[in-house]
Amino acid sequence: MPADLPGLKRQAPAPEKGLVHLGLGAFFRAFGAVYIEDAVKTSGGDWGIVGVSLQSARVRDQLAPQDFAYTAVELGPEGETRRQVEVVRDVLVARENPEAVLAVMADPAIRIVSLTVTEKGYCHDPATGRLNTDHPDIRHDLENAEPVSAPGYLVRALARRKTAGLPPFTVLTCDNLPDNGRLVRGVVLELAERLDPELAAWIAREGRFPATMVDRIVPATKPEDIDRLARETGVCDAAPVMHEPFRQWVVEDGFVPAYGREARPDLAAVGVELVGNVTPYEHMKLRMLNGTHSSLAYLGYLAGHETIADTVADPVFASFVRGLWHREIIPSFTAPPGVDLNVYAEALFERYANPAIRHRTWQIAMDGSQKLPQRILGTLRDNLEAQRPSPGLSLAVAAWMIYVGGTDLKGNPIDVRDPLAERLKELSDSAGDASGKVAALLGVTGIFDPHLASALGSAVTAAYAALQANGVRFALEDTL
Ligand code: CS2
Repeated sequence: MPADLPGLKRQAPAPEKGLVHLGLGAFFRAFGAVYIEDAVKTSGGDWGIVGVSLQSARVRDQLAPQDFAYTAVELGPEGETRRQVEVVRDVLVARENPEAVLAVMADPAIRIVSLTVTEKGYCHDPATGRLNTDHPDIRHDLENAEPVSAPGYLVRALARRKTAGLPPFTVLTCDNLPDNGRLVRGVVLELAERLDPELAAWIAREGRFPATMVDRIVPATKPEDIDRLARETGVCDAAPVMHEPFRQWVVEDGFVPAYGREARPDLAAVGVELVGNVTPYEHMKLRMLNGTHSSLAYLGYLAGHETIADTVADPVFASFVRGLWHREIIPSFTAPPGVDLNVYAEALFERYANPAIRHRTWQIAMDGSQKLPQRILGTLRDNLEAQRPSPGLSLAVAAWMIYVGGTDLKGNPIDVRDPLAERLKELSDSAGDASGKVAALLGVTGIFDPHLASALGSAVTAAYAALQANGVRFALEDTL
């Protein structure tokens, strides 16, 4: 970063605190924080954000010198626009000071605790959606009053509120998980039940966990983005966020009633869709966007493509992804009211093709063990039931299996990031041929339910063998 330039400065004070956000990464700063700032500008309200980093101090260290203001850069195909976001008041690092995090979560001013802690942050079993009580962080949190996991923080902070006679906060999950509100409610109640059944009963009665569908493509900020922005503006922002123009937030309208009109920012005024049932939106987004994102990530990576834009610029991938939408994904679920899924698919294609968004296939390929069930396996299950062939999605699962084997089709090592990386590699290494490797990986019950695994065996084995024998391009053409 150019050291001779002045650092970014806050222009106006942040609103008083109203919301704690766990996992203040680039996504929430480019998405939820921007909506909330817009809502405060439009309708007022004390909705300043206290961010919490559960693990690393990096975001706090970058934002603190600039008083928690940062630039959101919107990258359109025809140029960019920038804005300075000033709704974050503070960032706490949980590892350094768990007590400070619990204290602010228990503060009467806080009415919402939102989360983007990624799929693995819920410490659940992806195949069943239930709390994984063998998870080391959950085992820790059952025995220690100072938690380390997101469910642990939620439960311990809710306990403090109950003791203080305060209403709970609304838990607003913003991660790409199926039925995410019910999921986070489930893990919180299960953990609370083990610590104190009365607390669990109180949370079950008074707590609210609205489901949400969140959508904006926000690739990780790269050092060259920081340098370029500094050169263009003459000011150094250590932590800008880069995002596409599109955004959509669908939220189940069920916040803690005790706060009345102060229960949430005026999200409806800034385009958030408050609905009774998020499920159809969530199916649409997880299956059509994230399902094809992951498919393109594994296959694109193996074909040597660095980004999603590069991948869909390759004609065989463009036909492949359209085939996935029209033949395998759209027929698998019911569209949200008034939405034309063919139009939605074409809009997705345009978003992927945006050359200004350099979203790496490697980034999206991360944590596949936590993503596959809701992105791809649900569609495969529904297609099997309807006896609808899914050659493209089977190929995507096979590509994931090759990917987690740790060696690409040219024999080069892959830097696999996944909580199960070691186990998946061992399973793959210990089996001999394609059918052995596929069978070993399909046997991971945390990802594949046994019924689905046995139904998928032959199609995925054939796809795996085809990728190995003929490469990605041939295998893609074969599905068309
Ligand atoms: C992506 C998502 O990294 C990934 O796995 O599929 O982050 C995706 O960009 C967002 O969900 C878009 O809303």
